[in-house]
Amino acid sequence: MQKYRISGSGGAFFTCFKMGFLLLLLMIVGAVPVQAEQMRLAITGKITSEHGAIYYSPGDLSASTPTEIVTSSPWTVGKTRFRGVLLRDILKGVDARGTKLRATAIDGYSVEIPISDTEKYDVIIAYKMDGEWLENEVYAPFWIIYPYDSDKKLAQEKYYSRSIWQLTKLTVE
Ligand SMILES: Nc1nc2c(c(=O)[nH]1)N[C@H]1C(S)=C(S)[C@@H](COP(=O)(O)O)O[C@H]1N2
Ligand SMILES: [Mo]
Repeated sequence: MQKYRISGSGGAFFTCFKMGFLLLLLMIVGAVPVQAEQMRLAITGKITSEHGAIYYSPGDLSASTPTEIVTSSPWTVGKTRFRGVLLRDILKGVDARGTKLRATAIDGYSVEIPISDTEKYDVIIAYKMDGEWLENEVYAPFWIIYPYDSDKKLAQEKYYSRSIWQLTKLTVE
C-alpha cells in the first residue's frame, strides 16, 4: 500500500496557499485602477476639448476655488456643509455651449439639468460633506447640491431629483 507523502502534501498545501495569496494580491492591485477610473467626472458633449472629454477627480476639483453651501437636505440631518465648485464655473472652464446637461451616476441614475439653473442658483458639484471626502459607494465621487435653504422654490422634488450623487458623467447638450 502506498503511503501518503506528508512532505509532498505539505508542499502542495503551501503552493496552494501561495497561489491564493498571489490571487488576492492580483485582485487588490486589479481593483485599484477600476475604482480610480470610476472616481472621476467626465464632461463631454458640446465642450471645447481635443480629446472629446475632460476628466476631473475630486482632487482636481479641490484645487479650484471652493464654494460651500450650508443647508438642510432630504438626505441629511440638521445643517450640512457641502464643499465643491460652482457648476457654472466648471461649465465655463470647459467652454460649454448648450442649454442642458445630461447627468449620469454610477448607480445608473440619470437626470437632465437645465444650464439656466446654474445661472439662477449657486449650484455646486460637491466633493466634501462636513469636512470629509464623500464616502465611496454612497455619494462619491461627486454630488450636485443646490442651496435648498436659500430659496423656497429649491426645496422641492424637481430640484431634489437633479441632486444626483455618485455623479461621473455630464454631457452638455
Ligand atoms: N445617483 C443617484 N442620485 C439620485 C437618485 C438616485 O437614485 N441615484 N435619486 C434622485 C431623486 S429622484 C430624488 S427625488 C432625490 C432623492 O432621492 P431619495 O428620496 O431616494 O433620497 O435624489 C436624486 N439623486
Ligand atoms: Mo425623485
